[in-house]
Amino acid sequence: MNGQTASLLTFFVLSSLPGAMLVYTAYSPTTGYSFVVFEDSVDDTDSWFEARAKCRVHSQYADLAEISASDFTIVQDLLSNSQASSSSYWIGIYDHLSEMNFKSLYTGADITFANWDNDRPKNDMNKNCGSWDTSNSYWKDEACTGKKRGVLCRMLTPIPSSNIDPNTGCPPTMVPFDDVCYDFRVLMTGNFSSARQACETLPGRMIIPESQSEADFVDLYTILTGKATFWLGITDEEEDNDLRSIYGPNLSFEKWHPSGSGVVASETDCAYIDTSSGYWLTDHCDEPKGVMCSFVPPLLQEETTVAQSITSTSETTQDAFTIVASTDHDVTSPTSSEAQGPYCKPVERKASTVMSLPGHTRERSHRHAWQRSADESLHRASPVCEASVSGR
Ligand SMILES: [Ca+2]
Ligand SMILES: [Ca+2]
Repeated sequence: MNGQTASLLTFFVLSSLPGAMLVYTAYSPTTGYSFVVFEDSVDDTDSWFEARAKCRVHSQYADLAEISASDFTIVQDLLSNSQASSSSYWIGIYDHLSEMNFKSLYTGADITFANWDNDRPKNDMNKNCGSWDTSNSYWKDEACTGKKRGVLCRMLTPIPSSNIDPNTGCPPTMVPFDDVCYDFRVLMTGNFSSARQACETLPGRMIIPESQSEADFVDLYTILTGKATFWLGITDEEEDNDLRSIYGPNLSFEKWHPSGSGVVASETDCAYIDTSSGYWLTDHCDEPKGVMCSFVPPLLQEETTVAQSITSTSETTQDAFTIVASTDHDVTSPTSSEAQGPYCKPVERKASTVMSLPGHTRERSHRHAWQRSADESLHRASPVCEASVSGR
């Protein structure tokens, strides 16, 4: 054990968990992540999906570890110096969505660092989950269930606000889609009311896909949870056979099972997604099913529908601005013709869904963003970058 690494290792008893579980952590000052393993083989699991859930029990922002080049030695030392003695550990990389294309659980992007064993990864659709072999620190792609392995988690404690992705506004462990963050509460299986409570505590809401592309996104990512069914925020508890959103507005998109059977029945009042078919069905509200929530990114909550302007004066620190306007408003490009072009560059224009809290009202809007050029000579030529919003 080298002295520098030893000082980063901490060992403590997490007495709030059953059996006073021993937990070993190592902190990486470079990346700000803590890596966590559990005592010996007490928490070994034969399911990569259950391993994800075990990480979430430790911290709601923990998940199976993704290991960068700068954290590699820290993890290696944690595994060799702690009393965690499993020969193999589940890690947070997978190729379920695209064979041989291992991705990060945190960003959905391709991993940028790997330490594969010689003949790995294999081109094998039955081996889609990453593992770390403690005998040589090599990684292997393995079947996601069937053999017990230790659980290697990664987390941020505390979560610094700067870690929220500036492009998506999503906190760690949430996945962005159409300006909303999805949180797959992979540890949770619950009845309809406990699912609703879990989501609204975030604060977020139960999911109700509003388009085919959103439904496809949900289908894709549920693969990573190992669960077959997820509750939707839809019920006919108030009036039988009248399935409605629990958040008020009529459903703008529906994907009920075409057979009709199992959709509208007097005894089943709560809707869910069957991930094997992608269709929606209903079941008894007390049945246990997976919990998935959507969450409004903090950045979007702070945006306003009021036009702003930025100038090139030396006092100005703002170098970009965004306008979100509801679909019945027009947003004009920077009003000065000089301002368009290299000085005031449009960087984004897209339709988005904005959900305001509390009350969970949701509206379609369009989002526009401009960025001021870093070239100061352009600032002098075109002093103002501004846009305007007008009602229709
Ligand atoms: Ca594979
Ligand atoms: Ca019913």
